[in-house]
Amino acid sequence: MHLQSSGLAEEAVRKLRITEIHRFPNHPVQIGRHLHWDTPMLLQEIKNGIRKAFQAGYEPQSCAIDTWGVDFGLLDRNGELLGIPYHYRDRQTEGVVEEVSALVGSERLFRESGLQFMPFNTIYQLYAMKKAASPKLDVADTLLLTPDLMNYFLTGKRCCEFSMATTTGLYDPGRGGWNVQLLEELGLRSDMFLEPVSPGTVIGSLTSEVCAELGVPPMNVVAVASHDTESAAAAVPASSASFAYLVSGTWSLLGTQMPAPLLTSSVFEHQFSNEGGVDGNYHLLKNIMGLWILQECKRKWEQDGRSFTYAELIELAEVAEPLRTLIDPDALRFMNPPDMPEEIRSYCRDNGQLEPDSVGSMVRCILESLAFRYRQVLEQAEMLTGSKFAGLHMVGGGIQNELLCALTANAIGRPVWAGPVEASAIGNVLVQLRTSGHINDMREGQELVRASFPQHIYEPDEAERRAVWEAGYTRYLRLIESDIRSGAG
Ligand code: LFR
Repeated sequence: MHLQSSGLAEEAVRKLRITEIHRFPNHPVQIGRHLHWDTPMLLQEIKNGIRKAFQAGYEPQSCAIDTWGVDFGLLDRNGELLGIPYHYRDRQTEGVVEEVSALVGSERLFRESGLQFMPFNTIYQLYAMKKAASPKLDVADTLLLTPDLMNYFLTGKRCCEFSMATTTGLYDPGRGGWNVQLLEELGLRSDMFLEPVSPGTVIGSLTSEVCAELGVPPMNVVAVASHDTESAAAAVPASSASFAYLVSGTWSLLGTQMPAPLLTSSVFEHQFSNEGGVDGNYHLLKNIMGLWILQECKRKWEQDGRSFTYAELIELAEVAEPLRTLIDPDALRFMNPPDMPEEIRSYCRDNGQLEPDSVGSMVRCILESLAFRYRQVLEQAEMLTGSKFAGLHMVGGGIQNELLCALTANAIGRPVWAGPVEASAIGNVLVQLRTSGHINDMREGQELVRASFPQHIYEPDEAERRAVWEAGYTRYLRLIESDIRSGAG
């Protein structure tokens, strides 16, 4: 989650500087049968961030929140939070995609939502709650997606921001509005949903209670592209109008910007998503499992008393045997297994491959498999949009993993332009700067990012090494195909 204040320094070339004031971890909590977010802690940490910004001597004109997609809180008619919001990896949605598809038809579901069928999309969470006869659904007055919920706690104003709305599966991008008909067919109430507002809208000011609690003056809270992926996409420092990007973090989101959603059957078949961004643009992108797989291995090793830093893990991977074992990172079994290293080993056994036999070979297997998956999705994106991309922009925290960037350049056989790391925070700030009139449009913002943050270029290996990567990719594709045929994953 990002909370940023902004400062524009007038120099010969205008540059944007960002300063990290506060960072906090965001761990889910298992309570009984369900996995939840620690929503009160997140709110408290946001407030701590605001207080620290003023204490550090800044006089922020505004603040804005962006978070992961799909999750939400429900308010009762007194404006109080009903229960603790579910985490999108909670198991309540298991099997729900199939059920909802059978009920309303999968092609129609795609055409009316533009989204790939990810079990955690809001639509499936709500349907799971309905199946469980959750009383919360009966008494809920308003549904607020996570950034909207936090904005509400800060300002007392209820608002629904457009980019988040498009992650729900209940917003119809073709018609442009909530899909009331679909909600009714699923037995869900449509009166909980607010009319979406565009990124850049001022929601309101901090409440007097929040100001008093923090000892700070009133400040505007702005709805930006509050879906973190869309904030990050808005900060990609591309110089051409058509470009491909990869937002790398817990998830890897690979896509390209489009003037309108692409709702063809080919997009449906390849399971890409159309997600709304700034200025009514859409992004055709795919969710790829991402560094979550590595994060979970690291957590398990830590639990077992073997702690490694990411730098150590990458060093071990660098000297491990290349292209020994590959996995399909998007196999559903990797969504939230209790023991990720064991899940990877069992995947390899199921596919007749050698198991990774060391920490280094495990990390290498994850990174190489991700890199090949990026190539596959990049080529699919080109086919779907009729574009040819000269290389891939990589942004987000994951680009600190230089081995991943280098492997990606080799897998795709094209350059990777990496940077900036804090893309979501920067995209968030750009929309605030536009709202306050410091920049005129997002194009200017993109140029500002290019002038302000260095990009690291990773070139693919020379011609003689290409054959190795091509053979590795062919092996990866064969693995994926046999996986699909056997129904594994
Ligand atoms: C990335 C992200 C993805 C979304 C996933 C779950 O942080 O926002 O875009 O699909 O989290 O919400």
